[in-house]
Formats: sequence, structure tokens, C-alpha cells
Amino acid sequence: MVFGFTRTGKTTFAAALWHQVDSEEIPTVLTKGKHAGQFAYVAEISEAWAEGFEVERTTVTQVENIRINLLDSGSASKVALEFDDLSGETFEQAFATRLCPEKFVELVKGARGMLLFVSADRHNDDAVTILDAFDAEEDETQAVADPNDWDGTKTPLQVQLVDLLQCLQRAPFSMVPMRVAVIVSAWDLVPQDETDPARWLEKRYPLLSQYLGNSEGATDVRIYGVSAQGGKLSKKGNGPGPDRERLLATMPASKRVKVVGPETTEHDITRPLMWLAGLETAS
Ligand SMILES: Nc1nc2c(ncn2[C@@H]2O[C@H](COP(=O)(O)OP(=O)(O)O)[C@@H](O)[C@H]2O)c(=O)[nH]1
Ligand SMILES: [Mg+2]
Repeated sequence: MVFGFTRTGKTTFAAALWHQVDSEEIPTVLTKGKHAGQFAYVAEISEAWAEGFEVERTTVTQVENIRINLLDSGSASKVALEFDDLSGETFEQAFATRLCPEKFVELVKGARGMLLFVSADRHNDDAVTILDAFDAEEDETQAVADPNDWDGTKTPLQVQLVDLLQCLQRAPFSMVPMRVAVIVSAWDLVPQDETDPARWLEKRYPLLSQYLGNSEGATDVRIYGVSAQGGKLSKKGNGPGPDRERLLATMPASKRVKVVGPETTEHDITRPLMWLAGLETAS
């Protein structure tokens, strides 16, 4: 199952994954499996991806299921990557309202591994620290806040994530303990001297990082840095994005993808999924 807040690169990952396994431009450890029924949405986003545009963002009213079936030809094992491409708002609201769609409960119950997305392009947890809170407390001139005036959206992102992950272990979800592959998306945006996604997560999401290391819900954790888009693009109709020309010159398109982390090769986006499914053979 895929888990992550809005704008953490989930849809772009799906688009790049579909392009790689559908086009077979480069060898991938997992290949395209059998697809029946609806996959027009995935085909559409992957086409936009190939043309060098940002994928269209899911709107609140539109719920698209994404299911990508993959095959490990060595063991003939099947892997399905599945998510409700719910607008991330649904998750963000769930933190405050404690409500989520019933379909999501089913998705969690059926899951055997989690692909957890955070983005290197989000900085919303950087602004306020506990030290700022102490300073504000000492500043007597500040009006005392009404404790009922709570705004969930101002909660640090990693606190929300850890809370939601904890919820998954209780009824009605009862998630089985599983492997978690953290995808740090937009990895092209981290400074050149950052080379280790695990260290990046420790520094930027220390609470999440510690939680994953100690949670009974996670049997094993790996951290990957993935640049699924390869750079900055813009939506179709909004003119070419800053990196479009460079990315279109990268041929074949599958090579725009960069993946770093344990047991990865340069471009193969299916590598983290192989590990998640328990199909990686010791090397
Ligand atoms: N620079 C860069 N931006 C990315 C990458 N992947 C996604 N993004 C951007 O991150 C934003 C959110 O991506 P999206 O896939 O729609 O996230 P979702 O809401 O989790 O499905 C978009 O503006 C994308 O262009 C990447 O590999 N590199
Ligand atoms: Mg999306």
C-alpha cells in the first residue's frame, strides 16, 4: 500500500513506474503484470510524465484507484502496488477529524508492505521549534491562546504522520506488522553533499525516523531517495517547466528517474518494491 500526505510525489512515482514497466526502455527487476479493467488514469498520468509535464493533481471530489500489477519473472511472484489516489487532504483531515473513508480501511487490511512517501521539497516542519515556543511563553505581552482554538493543520507534519501510523495498528485497521520502504521523493532537490536518504530522514524527520526504528508495526525499514520526475516541471498548458528541456534530452525517458538507497541500480524504480515484497535475493 502507498501512504503519504498530499504533494509528496505519490502520483508522479506511479506515473514514472508505469512508464518504465510499460515501455521496457530499460531493464527493471520487476516487470509489468497482467492488467484487467480500469487503468486509463495511470496511462494518462504516465503520458504527461513522458511528455515532460507535472502530473495532474487529484482534486478532492475525484477519487482514483491506482493499482499497478508487477511480476517478478525469476520467482513468478506477483506484486500489486495499490492506493486510493485520494487527494491528500483526506489524510490531512483524518488527523484532526479521526475519520477516513471505509475503502481506506480495506486497503490497510489487505496490505503486506508500505511505501511511505515524504518529499524533499517540503519545508513545513522547519519553521517553529520548541525553543521558539519557550520564547513565546516568556514574552508576556503575547495574548494567551485559547486552548480550544486548535488548528490541526499547524501540527508538524511528522507528528501527524506518526499519529496516523500508530492509528493503523489499532481497530478498525489492525494492520499486520510489515516492511516499510520510505520514499524521499524529489531527491534531485537535496543539496549535492547529501548522499544518504537515511541520514536525510534522521535529520529532517527525527521523530518519524525514531518511530519507524522502534515501531512494532514495522518489521524492517529501508529509506530510498527517488527522483521520479528528474527535476522541476510545470503542468501542461502552463508553459515549459524549468528543467523540461534537459529532461526531454535524456533518452530514453526512463533514465530521467534516479533511485538511491540499499541495493539500487541507477534508474530502476521497481527496486524498492522488490525489497518491499520480500523478493530481493541476498547479494
Ligand atoms: N523536483 C522534483 N519534483 C517532484 C518530483 N516528483 C514529484 N515532484 C513534484 O512534487 C509535487 C507533488 O507531486 P505529486 O506526485 O502530485 O504528489 P502527490 O500529491 O503525493 O500525488 C509536484 O509539484 C511534482 O512536480 C521529483 O522527482 N523531482
Ligand atoms: Mg496525487
